[in-house]
Amino acid sequence: MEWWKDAVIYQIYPRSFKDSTGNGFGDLRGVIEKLDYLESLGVDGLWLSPIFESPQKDNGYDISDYRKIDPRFGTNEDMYELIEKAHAKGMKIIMDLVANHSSDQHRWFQESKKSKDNPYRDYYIWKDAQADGSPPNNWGSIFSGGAWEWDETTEQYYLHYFLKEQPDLNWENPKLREEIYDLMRFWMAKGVDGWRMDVIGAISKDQSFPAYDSDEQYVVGENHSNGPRLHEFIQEMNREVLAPFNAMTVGEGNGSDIESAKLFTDPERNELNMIFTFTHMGVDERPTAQLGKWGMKPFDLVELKADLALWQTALNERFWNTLYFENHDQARVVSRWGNDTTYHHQSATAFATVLHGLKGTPFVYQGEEIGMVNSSFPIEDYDDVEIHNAYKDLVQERQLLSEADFMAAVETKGRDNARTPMQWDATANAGFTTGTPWLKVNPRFEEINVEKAVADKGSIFHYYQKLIALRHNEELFRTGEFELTNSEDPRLFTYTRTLGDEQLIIVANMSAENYQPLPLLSTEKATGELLISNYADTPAIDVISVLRPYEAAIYKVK
Ligand code: TEU
Repeated sequence: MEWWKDAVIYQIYPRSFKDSTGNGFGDLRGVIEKLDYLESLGVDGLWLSPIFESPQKDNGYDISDYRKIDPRFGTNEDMYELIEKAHAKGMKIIMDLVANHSSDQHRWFQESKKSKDNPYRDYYIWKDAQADGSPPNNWGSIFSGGAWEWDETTEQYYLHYFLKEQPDLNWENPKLREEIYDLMRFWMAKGVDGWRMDVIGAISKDQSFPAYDSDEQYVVGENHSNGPRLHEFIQEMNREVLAPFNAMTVGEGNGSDIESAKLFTDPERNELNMIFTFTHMGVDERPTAQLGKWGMKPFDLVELKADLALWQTALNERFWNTLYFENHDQARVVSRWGNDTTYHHQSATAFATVLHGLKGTPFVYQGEEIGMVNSSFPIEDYDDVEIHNAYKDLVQERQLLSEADFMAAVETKGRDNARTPMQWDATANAGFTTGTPWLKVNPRFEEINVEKAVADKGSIFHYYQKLIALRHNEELFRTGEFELTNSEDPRLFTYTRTLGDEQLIIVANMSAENYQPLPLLSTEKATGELLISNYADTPAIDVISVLRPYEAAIYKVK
């Protein structure tokens, strides 16, 4: 029933995964081609970022037809074939539901903007200007600037939390909600097993549209998520679609704290199975009202350990965590927080160890399993609209960041770091395409690619393969009680997972220097079994006295 609690799920960003036609753009036939590879990794489910018809203003997160696969990715028949072939290999298919907003090219919006009395008018959120003609309030767009766009035809503003080409859908309208449920039923009837739900925390808006009390012209804050009817809508979706189809669900819980996460994932509330939360990904941010995610501070391991421990403890018993460091919006963790030069292999596998040892469902993002790294491009070579809008706003218009500081932030955590083409081999364009890739390939593809990794038994790939197998075969990974140890140590990441008289001990030196002397790792007299480690000669738990740079291991003791 709850297959997702024993699963490791792999996220595919189809546009960058594998191009089967030579047009420089990944597609579904490319995913089908690589199912054997994904099966060999051992993953249980595939989450595909959106592949529906879209003008691609936000790389598919702006959908113009929810029932049609975008021709760039292939056809509906290709999708049905992918579902069938994935199922034949025991893998589930999870699609990306983008229901907070649609594309402005969706027929619903094309109708809605025609007139105030159009039947589709209330599929979106339209408001009059204030007396002086200014927008209804000072809500900001997450992609810079304001969240209201003026429409000359009907002389009203419409709301868009993201691009003006991504008008927010009006979930207050039961007809709109039924449209969403119906498109979900369409794909579930085709065999889709579940949904990742894009910014699902944002779908309910306070209908008084309260302005933020701020000196800033535009603000993104608490009004952008956890609105008054959010859980009512999710429970209705559960009754209408999720329960009847027994769908697996993982919501993107933007703005979620522990209390809202519990509301989303308490099984007794019949809402969602899991949500992605963001607090742990903010341990290198000094977010300010003006800079948002582009306000940086050095990575803080103590803060990361404390945040992960908080969620492990809070979402225990009835609740369930997602576990991730990477996705299509986050940079490559080995570059962002590890050491992608001298200790590339060691730090990539150290971060994998400390993540996959936790309680919850791990998500592996395409390329993470081979240690793909961040890129450093000139601004014009980036594709991401979030980067370009922020550059225009923060560097060019408001001069709040120097070009150098902004580019440093982009190279550390810009979304395109995750979106460079998947590196399959050392041939042209890393084997991703025979054409010109839509985004430049990372220059280290000859060193870092699937073909090399699969051939090298000591590679990051084989380490992930072993970690995933451990999660499938060792009950303690699923059920062991979490306890953080050495919590204040700025270099050592250690914790235990306990069930009865058995215990996993996870240890990692998250620094580039030897760590010694080691604190006592286990009070047990019996020597533990070394389940996995990222050095070939990691000693047994009762004799280990030093952890080498980024040395990580999982022991089982009883
Ligand atoms: O992202 C939601 C979101 O909150 C973004 O601000 C994201 O966290 C940010 O870009 C990180 O830098 C979702 C999708 O994951 C993202 O790819 C889309 O661009 C966005 O929604 C709009 O659909």
